[in-house]
Amino acid sequence: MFAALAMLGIATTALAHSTVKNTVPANEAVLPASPPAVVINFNEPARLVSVSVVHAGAPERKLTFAPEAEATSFTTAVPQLEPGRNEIKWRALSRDGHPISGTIVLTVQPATGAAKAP
Ligand SMILES: [Cu+2]
Repeated sequence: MFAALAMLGIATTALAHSTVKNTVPANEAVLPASPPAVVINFNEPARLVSVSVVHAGAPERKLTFAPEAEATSFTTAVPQLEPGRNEIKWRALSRDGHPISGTIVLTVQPATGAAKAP
């Protein structure tokens, strides 16, 4: 029985941590303005535990969000991000019970007067 399972690559995959399929905006995105929210899509249902924002020189800001059940997609509203490099740090519980975490780096371009013209 165990030998049979060991021979199946699928068994290994099923026991692995949940992983992030993609995020919106994507990691390393350069944005013209602060996004209203960040979406994290997992490959299988996971439980989002915490999300925080780190901007150079500023203390880490923990975001509050309604605790949700296991899901494959989480949308978290983010506060106005400062121009420059911002790190959205998230922690989640993988379906296999293990903690997983990641960072989405978002660079917000400085606002320019010209860009605001109608
Ligand atoms: Cu795991």
